[in-house]
Formats: sequence, structure tokens, C-alpha cells
Amino acid sequence: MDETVAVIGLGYVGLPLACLCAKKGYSVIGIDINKDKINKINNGQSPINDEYVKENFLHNKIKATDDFSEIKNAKYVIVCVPTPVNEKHLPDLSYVREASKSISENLQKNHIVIIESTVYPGTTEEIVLSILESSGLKAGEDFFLAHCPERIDPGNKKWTIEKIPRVVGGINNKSTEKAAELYGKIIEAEIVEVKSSKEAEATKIMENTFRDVNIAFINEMAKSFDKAGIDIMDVIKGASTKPFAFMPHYPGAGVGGHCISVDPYYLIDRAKNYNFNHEFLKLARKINNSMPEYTVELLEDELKKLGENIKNAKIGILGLAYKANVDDTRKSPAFEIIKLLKEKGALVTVYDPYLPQKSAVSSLQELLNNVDYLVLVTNHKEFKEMELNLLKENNIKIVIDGRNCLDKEQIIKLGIKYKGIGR
Ligand code: SAJ
Repeated sequence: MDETVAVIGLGYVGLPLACLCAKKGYSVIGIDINKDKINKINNGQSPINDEYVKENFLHNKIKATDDFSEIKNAKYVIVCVPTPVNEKHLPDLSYVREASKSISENLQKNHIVIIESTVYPGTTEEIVLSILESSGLKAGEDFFLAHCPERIDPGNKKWTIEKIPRVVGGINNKSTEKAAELYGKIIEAEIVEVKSSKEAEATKIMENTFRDVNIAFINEMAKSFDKAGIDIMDVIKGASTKPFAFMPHYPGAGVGGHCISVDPYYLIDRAKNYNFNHEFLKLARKINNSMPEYTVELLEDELKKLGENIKNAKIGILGLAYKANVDDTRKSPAFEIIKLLKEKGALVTVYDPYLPQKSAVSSLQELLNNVDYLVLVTNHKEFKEMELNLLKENNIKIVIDGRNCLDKEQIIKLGIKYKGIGR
């Protein structure tokens, strides 16, 4: 087998990985179910709006296809398919199962199969392994199987895929070694081998759950400080002067994205299997899921102070994306905020410069012409840098700053009511 890498799933994780492997000299077979994506890649176009991909898109070294039999020509088969939760917050491993089945039908001796998708601890050695062994080949001997959690941070120019350390754990030592060998060649950072695929799966879940609980902590502090009249951003600035043991997180209108708002549910559900109740993780999810409603309540409080009613109030939503300067709306809190406002009879106009096709207007000025109140949900640089006098000129009466990213003092000086989350 030549040094060919097959990447299954060409999204925010798989496509950067495919580009990195091509950049490091591997032939790459990119497999996806989306024909439009396949055609775009084979025509030299990136199907996603991702800086790293745009800069490293060696499309002539990436052959995109939906034909799984192509993996027979590869040495490595890396699975980067989505692992969402359903509407009941339960893990949905259907994509991983489907990919494993398709791989199993084309599995070859000495294949090195690596799962990068975020899954709960035990998935690789319990679910994936048995599907692959239905090929008749023996895991750990005839083929090798490991987990190496993805650590992509879309839009992060400093921590690009080749710069981020990786953790690798196999279903046996040989699998760990063989998988680690690939990452040692493509990643310019530390590759850490852990005891098994379970420890590798648990590493990713823990690092993202750590973030979720810390965000929930600061969100609860923000709610408390709102009542106490304390400016939490000032307090975070103060606490951040502590050179050890404090790690700043920031309150906001909610926790979106396909990682932080999802991964904890994978562990919460898995732990039921061993009769453990993750009450703390559940509480953190509950707090973070309450932030969209909290943001709407802040607006209602400010409207009441002006003697205004939310019904028929003309409200502008700044930002649909789940985080700053990306066009990704997965699990964005904006959707819950819009839904709640509409349920209360408000007239909602959405503007996100990264999502023109999902915006009701084509510019900030057009938005300001049509609304009386603003709720900022995404701290895009366009909003952080906007000329605040524009708000005064367009008679904006209230600004709810869902990411505490605007100049509170200047807005108040303009005679506009300002409320942030915890300030
Ligand atoms: N958020 C807060 N307060 C914070 C940080 C984030 O409310 O202090 C919100 C954001 O607005 C967003 C959500 O949480 O709605 C998630 O933000 P994020 O910065 O964690 O962005 P993600 O979802 O892209 O997380 C990725 C993760 N990377 C991987 O899973 C490989 C995460 O582990 C990283 O920590 C994160 O990027 C990062 O640090 O940028």
C-alpha cells in the first residue's frame, strides 16, 4: 500500500486534515456523501469557508469521491464524521456506524483505522471494533484501530491543525503506535500516546466539558452580579491578574457550536450505563441553556423601564453565528433568542455579515433603519468596531450586549439604555 490517507467526512474537521496530509506529501482520498462537496473539491473549490483550507487547499492531491472501495488503496482510514445529539440531547452515532460499516465492507489487511470524531469513552472498542471485525479481519492483528480526538478550532490563525498537540489511544499498543506514527509525521506538535482508545476518547470529552462547566460558572456569577450591580467584566479583569489558578471565561447569551454544547451530553448519557449521575455536568448544561432566555428577560426589563411593551417591538438581532467571525450557526443561541422574541410578539430583524443569505437586511445601516432596539448575540469584529454614534443617529433606545463586547460607557453617554450579561 502506498502512503495514501483516506479521510471520511470532508467538513470542518476532515477537510483541513485532508489538506494537511496532502501538504505533508500523502496522496489523499476524501470520501463524503455530499456530491456537491465532492464536485467542488475535484474542481479545485473549497466547499467550506475556512481560512486554513483556503490557504492549504492542494486540491490536485485530494481525490474526492463517494466510493468507499477507494479506501482499499489507502494505508490510513480516518473517520471525521459528525457526532451530534438529537433533540433530546442524546448521542447520535449513526454517522459513525454508517462510516464503520462502509469501511468494514472494504477493509484490507494492515489498514490503520483512526476515529477522530468526538465520541463517548468506549465507542471505538465497543461499537466501531465489532462493526469492522464483521469483515472477518481481527482488530489489533489483521488491521489496527485507534482514536485520535480532533482538536480543530475553526478560524484560529495561531492554533492551526498542524500546530495543535494530539492524543492517540489504540485498541492495543500496536494500534496506538501505528496511528501515532502518522500524526508524528503530519503534526508539528507533541503527540501523546495514552493507554487505550477509551482514554483518548475521554480526553476530548473532558477538555470540552471543562470549558462548558467553566462557562456555566461565569454565567451564574453574571446573573448574581446583575442583581448585585457588580460589573463582572471588571471582576474578571481583576481576577485575571492572579498569575496562577484562575482561568478567565466570559458570560454570554448562550453556548453554541458543535463541540462545547454537545460533548458533555455524550458523557452524561454514557455514564448512565455504569450507573453514574453527572449532576454537575447536567447543571452546567442547564445554566448555559438558560442564557438565551435570560438575555430576552434583560431586554424585557429594559423595555418595562421605558414603559414599552415587547409586543410589536422592533428588535434587531446582531449575529446568527455561534461565535465571533465565523459563518457557522450550529446550535447558535441566536435561534432560541429569536424564537422567544417572536413568541412574545416582537418584530425581529436579523443581520449577520457572515451570513448574508440568512440575514433579513444587507447591512448594519439597513438594520438600524428598521429597528428601535438591539440584541447583540455574536461578537463579530464588525459589531465590536461599529460606529456607536450610528445607534444615536438611528434612534436606537436599548442595546442588550450578549457578549459584553461593546463600549458600555460610550453607549450610555449617547443616552441609550445599555445592559450586558453581568454588567
Ligand atoms: N463561549 C462563552 N464564554 C466563553 C467561551 C465561549 O459563552 O468564555 C461560547 C461561545 O460564544 C460559543 C460557545 O461558547 O457560543 C463555544 O465557544 P468556543 O470558543 O468553545 O468555540 P468552539 O465551539 O469552536 O470550541 C472549539 C473547541 N475545539 C475543539 O473541540 C477541538 C474547544 O475545545 C476550544 O476550547 C475552543 O474551540 C476554543 O478555545 O476556541
